[in-house]
Amino acid sequence: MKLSGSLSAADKLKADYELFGVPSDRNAVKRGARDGPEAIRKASQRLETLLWHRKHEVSDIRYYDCGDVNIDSVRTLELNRRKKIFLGGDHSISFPLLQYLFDRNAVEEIIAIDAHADFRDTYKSNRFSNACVMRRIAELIGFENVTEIGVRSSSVDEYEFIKSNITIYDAETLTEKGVEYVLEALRGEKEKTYLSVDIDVLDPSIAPGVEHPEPCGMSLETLISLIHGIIMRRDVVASDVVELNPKRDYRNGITSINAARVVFEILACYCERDNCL
Ligand SMILES: [Mn+2]
Repeated sequence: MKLSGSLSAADKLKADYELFGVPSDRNAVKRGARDGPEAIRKASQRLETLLWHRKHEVSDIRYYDCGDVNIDSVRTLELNRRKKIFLGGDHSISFPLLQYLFDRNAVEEIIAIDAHADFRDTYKSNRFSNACVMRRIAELIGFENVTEIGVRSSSVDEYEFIKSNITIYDAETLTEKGVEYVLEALRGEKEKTYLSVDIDVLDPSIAPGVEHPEPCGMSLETLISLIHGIIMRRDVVASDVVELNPKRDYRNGITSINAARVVFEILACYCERDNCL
């Protein structure tokens, strides 16, 4: 199954954008996120492809769902002009993906929208745990190139470490000052951005199907506004949507539906930015 609206294999060379599933949960504590890509594809079939608020028909965008890539084979991906979206998978997939793009000068910074800091040095004896992913990325690309938005959970050690080392607009700042404040503050000279969306940044009432639900999360409207503002202001060349765990979702699959909607929004924002139609 492909994401709804994907070009057919015969037309894939016409694509402006590419999607890949990365079905891995080996660096999570609870299994299930490996089924995330397939759940997002299935949920996409349940959504209208007309994004009502933008009057934008997603299936008019030329994108191709390339299927799944093994987490150990990301280096075999072809680097081309096409902006990419990766469907997780637990959050640890962001590190090898970013490493691959960074080593080829394809990415300069990361903006992560996440409930969690993910800045532990090690977690349950695993330095590549999903709880450590942003630290590994920061060590690779430089702490000054890391921005986290929507954070509302970390250990004391993580908090002390990140508050002086990376740029953070936490959940409280967002609530008090609003999306526009954060987007204006983001303005800068950075080019070639990787945008990582951990679906657990949403409130657990609308995204229960995650490994670590955190109370007092953001609305889907706020997340969509952030994604739109970031893609309009930065040159986002790759994005991921991670941490959907269908095993922990409600039976009506609301977390999968919201994750699929986020993927549609990223595609629509890429297209609006590039004037692709
Ligand atoms: Mn998270």
